[in-house]
Amino acid sequence: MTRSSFLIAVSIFGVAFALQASADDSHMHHAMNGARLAAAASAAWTEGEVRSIDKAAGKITLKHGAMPKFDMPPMTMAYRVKDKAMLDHLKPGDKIKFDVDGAGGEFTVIRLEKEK
Ligand SMILES: [Cu+2]
Repeated sequence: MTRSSFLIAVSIFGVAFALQASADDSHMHHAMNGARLAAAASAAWTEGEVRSIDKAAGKITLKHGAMPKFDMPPMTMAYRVKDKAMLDHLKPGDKIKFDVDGAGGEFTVIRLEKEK
């Protein structure tokens, strides 16, 4: 194991620990696939339904379908949003499609569209 791969492994473990400490077990698969985060830069829409919105924190909880680019099965989880204004005009129950970026080890919704 090279020094850099060791550091990557350590940081992935750190993400796993942070997710485990702050969320439920359903998030563990994200951490286990942490090595793929940096590589997954291309746009890919995922279907989701808004469960709750925290504008102050810039977070949205989504029940979403499978997200192949992160090997993420269907689940409900909270995401950070890139821009809090993305949460305007959204309410629980809304159907959306959204795209997530995993740069920096944090899942962030970088774009979303309301389904008609
Ligand atoms: Cu998820």
